[in-house]
Amino acid sequence: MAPARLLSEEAEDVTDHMTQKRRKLEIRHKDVAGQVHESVKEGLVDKAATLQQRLGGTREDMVEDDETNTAIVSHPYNIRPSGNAYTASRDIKAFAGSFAALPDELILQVLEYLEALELVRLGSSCKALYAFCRAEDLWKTLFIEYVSIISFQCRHLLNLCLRHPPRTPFSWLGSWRSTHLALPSNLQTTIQCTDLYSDALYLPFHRAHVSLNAYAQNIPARNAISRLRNLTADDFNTNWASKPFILTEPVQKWPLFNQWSWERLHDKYHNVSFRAEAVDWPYSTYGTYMRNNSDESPLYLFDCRFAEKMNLTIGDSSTTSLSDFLSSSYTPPFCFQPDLFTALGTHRPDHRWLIIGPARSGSTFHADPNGTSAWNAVIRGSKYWILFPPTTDEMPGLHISADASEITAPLSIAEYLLNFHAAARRHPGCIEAICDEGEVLHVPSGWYHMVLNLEDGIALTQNFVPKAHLVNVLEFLRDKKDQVSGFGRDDVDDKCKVVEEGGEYDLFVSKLREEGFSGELETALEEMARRDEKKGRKSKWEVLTGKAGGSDDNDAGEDPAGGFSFGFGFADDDDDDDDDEDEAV
Ligand SMILES: O=C(O)CCC(=O)C(=O)O
Repeated sequence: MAPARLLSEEAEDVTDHMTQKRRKLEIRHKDVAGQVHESVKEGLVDKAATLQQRLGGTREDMVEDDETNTAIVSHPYNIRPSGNAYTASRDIKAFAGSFAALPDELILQVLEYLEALELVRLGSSCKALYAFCRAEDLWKTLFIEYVSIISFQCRHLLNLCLRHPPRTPFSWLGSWRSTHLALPSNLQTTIQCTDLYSDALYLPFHRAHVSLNAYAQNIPARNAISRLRNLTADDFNTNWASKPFILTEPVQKWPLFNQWSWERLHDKYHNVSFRAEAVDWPYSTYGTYMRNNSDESPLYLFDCRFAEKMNLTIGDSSTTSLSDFLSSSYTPPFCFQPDLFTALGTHRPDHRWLIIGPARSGSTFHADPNGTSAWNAVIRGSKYWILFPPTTDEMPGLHISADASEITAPLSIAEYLLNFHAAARRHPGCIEAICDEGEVLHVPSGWYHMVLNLEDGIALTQNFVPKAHLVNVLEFLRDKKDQVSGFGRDDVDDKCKVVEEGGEYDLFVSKLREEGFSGELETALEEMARRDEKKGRKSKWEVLTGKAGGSDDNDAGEDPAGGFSFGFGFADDDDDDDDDEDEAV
């Protein structure tokens, strides 16, 4: 009893104090007000957590919280959330000279202009700047820009200007700063910056350490994804192509599923370089990074050339021979046949990826490119998925463009879960699942999804075009040309050729015909015409001839008596002009 009473009394005192202080503050800007409120809340939680620890509760008890996962993890430099400044008698930011006058976020932005050596020097001037100059994002940007984006030749030139270039080849040393500076652990310092209160420094650390797995628990029955053992291609195409689901059987039969262990991958591929976001790292370096990093959004290995690099053979699921199946490393699940993007042959955009990442890594909200569907097979680990149907608008914490084709998710996965998970879970259409080792999840065309690795994980994924969604892909290629991606890959000449020849839409249509998919194509074109009609869209022919399509029959200048009248079909606007002309005549 005593600890609980103490805790609540202390919290009440602090709350009163906070309320008085907040009343005194003149906060003009709504956002700032919101941030201060959050900080005050953080400060209270911090205080409560310290008390709880003093009273014997373990940190794990608190971190394994539910939806309100606000438990506090102690920062190694003892930086605390900004809210704590309201009750503090001292704030060491005051000793940071001119920097003391700037908001924390602005200090970090200014520091982005500094080089490694300048950051090291400025960070030696006082404890507050020590903490600011160690923000890991600054060092990650420095390192990645230097090592990855700049070519070897440029690097040589740059070394002449930079006084402290990072060493290459490098070893991952536990943080971006240590790695950039090649600092062995005996030269790394951890100075206590007690009395520094900063959300900008504290929150990224908090989000990198607070437990996220709790968000994957207690999935409400109404949100649960269907789990099936397997499906036939007919069943998939007739009944399931527009629904997310998990298959529990096919992946377990892949030879690769039984062969791939972390040790084996390391033994066979430690020297092989894989793409992880903006960098290409040897597998062994990525493995060291995976096991020892504190990033809020860990670097995610996402490589589309893995099959060539690892010498894998991928079975052809359009032929169902057992010997082919057994001699291949894996064969895409048979139910996802036919995959109509195969018609594109060498013009097909990158479509299969090896995905490796530590717990807490994953994919922020997006829909897959070009209107494609996808399957995602978990070889090791497990993944938490949240999905929304393409018809959803106004999803919590996300912005979708007016034509529903682009989604803006400026938040990290941790930020999203901490702030929006409860609202997302309640939102109509939301569905969720944990896809376990040996299972494969289907993401239908256009579905928005976010994925969190609950453990260190290995997965394989592939984008494909089933019959049922051919119309979506054709529409995407025709109507969202500026968003079409992956065609021509890195080959600029190839890309130019495709565009010269009428663009991706015409290319796909002609390839479908050439490869014997005319039946599927005609069905999809008919559906597209129906959709166009519903939207009141006119085909090129209708525009040129003035023959109307859709609901606005008389808009296009069609002669009401049925005769031909040539015009450019500037539908609605023309009405007025026509009237004017009539009057003039
Ligand atoms: O992180 C993952 O495994 C999901 C990948 C994904 O969403 C995608 O490839 O579109």
